[in-house]
Amino acid sequence: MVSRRDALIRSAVAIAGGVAAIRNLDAYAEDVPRKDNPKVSEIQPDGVATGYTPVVVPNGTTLPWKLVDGAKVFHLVAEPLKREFAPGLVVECWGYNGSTPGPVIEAVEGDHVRIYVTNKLPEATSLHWHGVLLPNGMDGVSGLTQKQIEPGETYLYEFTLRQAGTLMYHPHFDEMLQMGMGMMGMFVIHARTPAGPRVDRDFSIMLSEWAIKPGTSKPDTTVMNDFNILTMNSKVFPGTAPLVVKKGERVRVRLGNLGATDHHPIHLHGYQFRITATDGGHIPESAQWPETTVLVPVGSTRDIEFIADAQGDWAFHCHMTHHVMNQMGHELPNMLGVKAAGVDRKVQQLLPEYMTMGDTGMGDMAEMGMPGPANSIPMRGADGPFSYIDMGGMFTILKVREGITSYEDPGWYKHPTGTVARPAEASRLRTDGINVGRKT
Ligand SMILES: [Cu+2]
Repeated sequence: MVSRRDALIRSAVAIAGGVAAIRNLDAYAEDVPRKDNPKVSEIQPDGVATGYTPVVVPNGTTLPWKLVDGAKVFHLVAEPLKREFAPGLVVECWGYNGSTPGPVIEAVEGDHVRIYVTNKLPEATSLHWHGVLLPNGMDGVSGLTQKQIEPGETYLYEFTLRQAGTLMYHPHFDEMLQMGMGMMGMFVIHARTPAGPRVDRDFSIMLSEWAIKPGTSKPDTTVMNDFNILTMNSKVFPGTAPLVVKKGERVRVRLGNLGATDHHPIHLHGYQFRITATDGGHIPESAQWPETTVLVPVGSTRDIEFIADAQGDWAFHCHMTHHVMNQMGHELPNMLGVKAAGVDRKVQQLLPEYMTMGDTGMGDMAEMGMPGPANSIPMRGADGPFSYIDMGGMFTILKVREGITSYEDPGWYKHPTGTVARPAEASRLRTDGINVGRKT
């Protein structure tokens, strides 16, 4: 049940949004938080009440907030945690409020925010608001604009949001280690007056890279290039939740990249989309151009938008081929085309289970379920509706369906008859004059 008081506050927020909403609240004297008698209101983002479409965070959450004395109050706790990237791989990370990436901070242009940051790490930290326009002393660069937040301390960041956009947060203390351990999050500020049509689905995905050697559970934050786990919201496929959309809906996907060195060209199958914003703000419609792949550089965000008019299970993934592989994708000898049977027979006299890997390509290795070290996911993919999907890593699926009533995973797409690629029939080959030559 929504109380009358909550309903009043919600309608006030719906009418105006942001700071203006706080002024409107003054009309309801008994409900107004006052300095001498501070009241706390638990109001969460709500698409109907607030006039914007709340972000959807696959495999994640948004950060709860309270309305206190006219400010939105948030609390982030920096702490160690464990995250299951996919069944079989549990990683000892650092993050916020039990999660990496941290919960998405969601607010509205014009909001006054107070963000408390408690440090429960074994070392100092700080928190920088990437792309947010704010007073210099709130910028979170330890040493330069503030003292570091020592273990056990809680710092307060306070500023008014003067922009809309897809922004981020991360430490500016021991960056290589802390970000390599997973300390990062998205900061979404909805526009008070949207620049384009309102979207129906608004997804937020943080792209990250990790170095986790097979058989270990802690990221190695000293590497420069050897990242072997590439994640979306700190999950690898099949751990990544699908993006479920009703046919015809307008979709936005907000992508952020706080990895160490790699840029990610994120590719969507079956669609043309437009790149509508960066962390520098909305791109005027006249400057947008159609794409099928959006490059998300390190330290940047990109928003893409499209109308989901084509049903199906559409792959949505990084186009760097190593980024849809996991763990064992690196440091292997190139065995493609090597006739290994003779070598295998000899080695098997000493090691009965030995088998050369990759001599006919690597796609089958995941499917064979080759045993790996504990806590590892060699080249993991997952069973698909036709056969094994041998991509893992930075891979998820856009599922567009007609007639669904919820955003639960609808299962695999059922293709209309005659619309699936199939082995070519001999009669068809003859009719079309295709000569495939002798059998190999
Ligand atoms: Cu990538």
